[in-house]
Parts: sequence; structure tokens; C-alpha cells
Amino acid sequence: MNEWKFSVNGYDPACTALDGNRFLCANGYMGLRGTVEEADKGQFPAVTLAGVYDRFEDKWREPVNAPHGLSIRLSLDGQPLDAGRAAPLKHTMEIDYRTGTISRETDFGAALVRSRRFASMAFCHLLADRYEVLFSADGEMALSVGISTDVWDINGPHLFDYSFERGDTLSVSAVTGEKRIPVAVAQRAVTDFEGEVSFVQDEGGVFRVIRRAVRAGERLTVCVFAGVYTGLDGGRPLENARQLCQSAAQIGYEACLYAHRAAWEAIWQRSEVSVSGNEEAARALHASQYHLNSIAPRHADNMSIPARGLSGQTYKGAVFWDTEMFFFPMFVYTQPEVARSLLRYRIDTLPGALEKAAEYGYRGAFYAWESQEGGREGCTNFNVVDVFTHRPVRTYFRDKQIHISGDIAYALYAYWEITGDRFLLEEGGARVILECARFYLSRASCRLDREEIDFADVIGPDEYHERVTNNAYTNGIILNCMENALALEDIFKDRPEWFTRLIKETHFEKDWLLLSEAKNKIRRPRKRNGVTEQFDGYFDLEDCSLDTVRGRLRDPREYWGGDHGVAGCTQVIKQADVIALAALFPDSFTDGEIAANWDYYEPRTEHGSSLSACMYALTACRTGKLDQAWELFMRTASIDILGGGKEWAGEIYIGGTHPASNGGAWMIAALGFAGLSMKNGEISLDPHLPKQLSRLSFPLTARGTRWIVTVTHEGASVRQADERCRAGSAIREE
Ligand code: IFM
Repeated sequence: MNEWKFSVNGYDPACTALDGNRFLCANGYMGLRGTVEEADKGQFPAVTLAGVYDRFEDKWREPVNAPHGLSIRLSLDGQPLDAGRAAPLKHTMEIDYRTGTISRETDFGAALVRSRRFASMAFCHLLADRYEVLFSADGEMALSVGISTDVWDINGPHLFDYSFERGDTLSVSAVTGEKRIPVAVAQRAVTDFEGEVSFVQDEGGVFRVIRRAVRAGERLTVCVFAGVYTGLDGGRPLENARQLCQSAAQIGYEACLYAHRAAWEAIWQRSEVSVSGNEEAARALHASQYHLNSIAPRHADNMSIPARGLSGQTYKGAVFWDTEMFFFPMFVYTQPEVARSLLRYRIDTLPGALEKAAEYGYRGAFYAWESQEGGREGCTNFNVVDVFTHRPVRTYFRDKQIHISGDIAYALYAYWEITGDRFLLEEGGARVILECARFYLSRASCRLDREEIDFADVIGPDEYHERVTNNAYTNGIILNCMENALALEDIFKDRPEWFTRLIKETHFEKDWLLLSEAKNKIRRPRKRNGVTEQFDGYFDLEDCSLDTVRGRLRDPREYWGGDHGVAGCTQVIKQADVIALAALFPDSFTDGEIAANWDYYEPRTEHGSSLSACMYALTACRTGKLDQAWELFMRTASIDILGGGKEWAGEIYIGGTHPASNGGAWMIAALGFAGLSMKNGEISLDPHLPKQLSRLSFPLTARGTRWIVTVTHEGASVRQADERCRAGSAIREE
């Protein structure tokens, strides 16, 4: 097995959506779904643009898919050679995670098509493809190379007022419906053959058609370069797109590929987790890291990453808590500048969070559950459609999932702890933490002069139990948020005037006085035999097995949560909740408590979200349950190879790549198997290497220094990159 490659043989129409995700190539600016060049809308082709949103009529707002600039259609003697329709003799798609390239080989009998494409990691506006045809029969060929506007939309259309340009350079420009943001795609194709050229332009796009007679044994190649720009990039999108594809065509495919590969190589140098002993695990880790690395917004300094990355419009292209709790750890330890961009997005969208808190009658910052551009809340009050009545169901993610603010404060503090970079706190991060703490003070469910403070009417990570009181995870993250707010005084002890001014400017004086008292009064959850109760009254709910609950479903697509859901009145939960708390705050639990909670909650967890398994794996490592940790690790890391997870909810496509699992795979390897943590500027390791692996190694950057961690069954070491090994707690001299 090649640890860096994954391929699928045969064309299975039932896997079109899945393969579009598996063979996604992205570069943070855009994501090109892994469909064949000739795909039409039915195969979900898309070039999803990061951060460009649009709302059509009263449908959900979602990211915009640009016209597809690498669209190629081939026919021989009038017969379309289309992998989706022509039943090819052989068809293989392959992704090379190391180089970020997607290859395809399709044998149509009369012609063999080979291509290799990429979304350039060196020039984020560039897509390129080298498409080669080897004919094994004589005939009349028609090759259409162009820009397709027949792309996939879930809640579209989003592009209007199209204009087209034909000639040596083709282009399509349009504007979005809601905000009239210009979107432009230009394409240049370079062929090593000649033919009779004509143009086709209709509502499906603009194509250059090259016709010629071909002979068996003849090989023809076309290199296609597409430039993609929008009005959000500044400048003139169409001009820029034109110029880029023309320059790329001049430089040539190989040179563009070289620059792209070099950029990927630099990313791997900084982030690759390498393992020995199990090739499948090695490949799954590469797949996970590829997918997460490929969607990092390296072209911007204040952008975040949607829950399904750039694999399409699922979940409205919105940013959830997934970013801070699941994507952020890999970035903060390997590419802190990406972590900074994710957090700067939250800093810059603070006004939206202040507004949302005010909308509900609270003070401080209540961040959007599904955050779109400018922090705009994308989550509606009716986020699920009932499969029986087809009516929208009132859901409470938007208004009750208040842990989101604490999750953001947690990541801001972790950024400071791990990088030692105080600048981000000074540049708005400290203010965000204070405003989040203020939100919780005002959201507390009883008067602050009472002995204990409850947080009632909330939803924890386990979304199946709505409107509960004292959710363990929520109260835990609120406590952490208040502690982080209080810790700011110490962090800025050398700048007391600055900090006093911040407290004054934010009118935080009164809240500041309340904070330490309030933090001590937050209700600690009830415990039974060491097991933390997920929320008040949870232990009193019906205690039945997962299978019993599943057996009560009358439709496989039925929503399990809410008032009428099968899980709501039972102890069956959707995803890690208390266990997520234990994974994030291991010091607040003894080993015995973690084991007791794990044994209690795991059998009751549906793992109905891709965010669940990694939290269980992390806590399994801590308690030495290494066989379970291994199984959960493989499940987490393989998700975007094997597929699985829910793809459709009724008529809504919820599939896509799973960046939270991708980040989770890194977390299990680094924080679980190596037991990496960072306290007071010191790295420490507490290794738990499963027997399936003989060695684990990865680079990290902490407090401005690069380190290499290595774990074997003999011990663990951390050495400064290019320097001697450093001894320390649980750290062995090499
Ligand atoms: O953020 C998650 C949530 O925890 C479970 N449902 C899907 C969301 C996006 O991944």
C-alpha cells in the first residue's frame, strides 16, 4: 500500500457524492470537488468559494459555487466519452496526498483518458489540469474545453447577469444575487495539436470546441489553466482572472505543478505526523492531514473554515465550534499563522456576537452557532425537517447552544499559552474573552448573590437533549471562560495601565468584580459512582440501549433529538459531551473518573456526529484503553477515505469532507498517543502508543521554537528541530 495515495477503481454512480469529497482538491481559497472533467450537475461538480455567501429568495444562505473552469468533454464519432454514462472498460481516480494532485485514468475502449489536476497551493486563484487522450481507433474527435456554469447548488441559483467572452482566453463573469459580488473565471487551454476551432456558448457555459480526425495510436494533450477571482479579492476580478490564466499558460503546466508541489512540501515539513507499523493508519493520517491542510485560509489573515470545509455548500458553509475545538489544535501546534487567522475571524466578528447577545436580551458576546461572513448567524430556528409531516421542526441550536462563546475563549487562551504570542490578545482577543465572560454573567439563571449559579435552558454538544439545565460541558466551558478572563490580569501584569484601560473602555469594571465570585458558584454537576451527570435529571431518564432506541425509529432518516425524537427521553446521546469535557480538561478528572465516565457514556453514545469518536479516543488513551483508542482512531482518521457518516438528511445533502475528524485524527496522534500538552510554556509528553504502531513522530512549533516529538514503545523524546534532544518530564534523552 502506498501511504500517500488512495484510489478507487470503477465508476459507481452511487458513489458520485462520496468520490467528490474523497478526491477534493482545495487550497483554502476554493475547493474543487473530485468529479470527472465531463461531469454535469447530476454528479455534483463544484468549485466552492471560501467566504463568499449568497441567499436566494427565502432559502438558506450558503457559499457560492463558481463556474467550473476545468470542464472538458470529449466525443469520438459523435459518441460522448463520459465516465458517468458510457460504462468505461476501466476507470480509476487517485489522490496523491503528498502533492495535492488528483489523477484520473479512464479506458473508453476507443480512447484512454489520463488527467492530473490541482488547485494550486502556490497561487490560490489558479486551477490547472493536464488532460491527455490516447486513441486506439480512428475517428472524428470533438474536444470541448471550457467553463461550465452547470454547477451544483443546494439552495441556489446564486449567480446572475452572466457575461461570456470567447477567443484564446474564455471567461465567464457574473454577480451574486444578494450582494452583487462579482465572480469571474477565465480559462486558457494549451494544446499540442491543431484542429478546427469553434465556440459554443449557452446557459451551460462557454466552450472552445476543437474538431479533427484522429488515428489509432495518436496521443493528444491539452493543459488547462483557470483563474478564479471575486469582488471580495479587491482589484478587477475579470482582469485578474484573465491575467492569471494567461501567465500560467505561459509558464506552463509543469512549472505551475512544481510551485504547487513545493508549497505542499513546505506544509508537510511543518505538520506531517508519521507513523510506522501500520500502513493503513499512516495513509489515514495523511488523508486527514491533507484534507485539513488543504482548506486552511492561508491567503487571508482573518478567515475561518466551515464545518464541511470547501467540499460544497453543506451546513451553509458556516463556521461552527468545530473550528476552535477540532481544527485549531493541529494548526496552533504546526502552523500558528493559520490558527491566528481562525481566531482573528472571531475577533473581527465580535460586533455580530454582541448584537446576537443583545437580540436575546443579554450583554456581552454570544457568537453565532453557524457563523457566516461578518459573524452573521446562519442558523435558523427551524434547522430540521420532520420526515413524517415534512414540516420544519423548531430546533434550539441557534439560541441555546451557548457553549460556542466559551469554546472561542478557550482557543484564544490556548493560542496564547502555546505560541506565547500576546499580540493577538492585545489586538482584540482579550476583549473577546471578556465579552464572552460577560455574556455568561448575564446569561446565568439565578441571581449572582445566591450560593450556586445555574445555567438553565441550554443545549450541550449532545444535541439530542434540548433545553436542559446545568449541562456538564457547558458549565465547564463557562467556568474556563471566566478563569481565562481573570487570568488576563496576570498575562498583562507588566502592562497594568493598558489592562485597566481595557476594562474601563469595555465598561467591564462591575463585571470584573463579580467574576471570581461567580466562577466559584457555577453549579458543579452531580456525580454518581464517579460518573458526572450530563445535566440535571439525566440519570432519571429512561436507561435503555442504543439498539432499543434505534429500534423505535419509524423512518431511518428520522431526527433523534427534540421533543418527539426517539433519544430525547432516554439516556442515549448523540456525541461526546461529558467525555468532551474530560478530553479538554483532563486535570479536572482523576483517571478513575475518566474510566467511569467512559464506561458509562460510551455504550450510550450514538456517535451520530463525526465530532464524537476522537473525544472518546483521547480519553481512552488517558486510561490505557488502547484497543478502544485504536479502533476510534482508525474510525476518525479513515472517514474521508471510507466514507460513512450521514450523507443525506431527508432531501438535504449533509455529506462532505469531515474536517473535525481530520483534526481529531491529529489530536489523537499528538495529544492522545504522544500525550502532548503544554503548560506554563513547557512541553510535556505522556505517551500511550497502541501496539499497532511501533513509532510515531511529528513536528510542532511552540513558543516560537520548532520541536520534533518521537514516541516508541521504549519511551518518548522531544528535540529541538536540528538540535540535540531535550530531557524533561516523561522525556528521554536521545
Ligand atoms: O458542530 C457540529 C455539531 O456539534 C453536531 N452537528 C454538526 C455540527 C457541524 O459539524
